[in-house]
Amino acid sequence: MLLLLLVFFPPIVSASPETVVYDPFLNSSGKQIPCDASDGFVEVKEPDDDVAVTNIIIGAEPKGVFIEAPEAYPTWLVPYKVKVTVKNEGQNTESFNVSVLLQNATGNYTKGTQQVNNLAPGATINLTFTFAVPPLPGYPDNAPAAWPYPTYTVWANASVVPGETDTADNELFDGLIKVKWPGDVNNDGHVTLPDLVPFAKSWDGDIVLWPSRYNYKCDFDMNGEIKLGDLVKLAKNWYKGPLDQE
Ligand SMILES: [Ca+2]
Ligand SMILES: [Ca+2]
Ligand SMILES: [Ca+2]
Repeated sequence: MLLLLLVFFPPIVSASPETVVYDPFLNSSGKQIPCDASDGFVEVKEPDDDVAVTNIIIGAEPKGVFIEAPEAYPTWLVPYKVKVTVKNEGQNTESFNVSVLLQNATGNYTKGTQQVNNLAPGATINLTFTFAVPPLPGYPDNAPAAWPYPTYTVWANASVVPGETDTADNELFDGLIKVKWPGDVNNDGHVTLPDLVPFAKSWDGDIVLWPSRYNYKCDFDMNGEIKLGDLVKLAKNWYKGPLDQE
């Protein structure tokens, strides 16, 4: 839609072409409004078609409670969950695909694609993607050494809709996933006393019944509670972290 048309009339007598310099036009969100400039005209247009990824949250959902969890163990009983919010920032109803990907030094890994149908102008929609915790190479034998722990950048992508010009916001990189050795609460590559201390502090913690005591980093099976099953995993890996085995 054309918002504004500026027409520049040259002086009657002009020895040389005039140059007009203008700042970008911004909308109320501070985003640049596209302009077509040609000889004597500037057309200011509102983008009609524009979808965007606006938020990403990563975690797990034991006992029906979502926990933001950028650190994960290969012993989780539940899948990873990535919640993505997308918005139709244009003026037309849009249908498009949204993908969640993990990225590390070796490449991009698509973890799921969902279709959004007929999203109204100005509307947002929340999508949930689930996938298994990425592998921890070397676990449990530490051959090859499972250190440093693999980390992945999480990002989401909304496919470009016909007529869309503002494509920079169709991608959002937000959040890291680190896959760790079970028992290594403090990420130092060892399963030793500094891990037992926070574990003892969160013992009996429960995401529903005792959330203030619950620490997801001590929930090695991610069942929403710090109980015997976690203690068994801590004991099994005691002094067997990737750097304990060197
Ligand atoms: Ca866009
Ligand atoms: Ca440790
Ligand atoms: Ca547990």
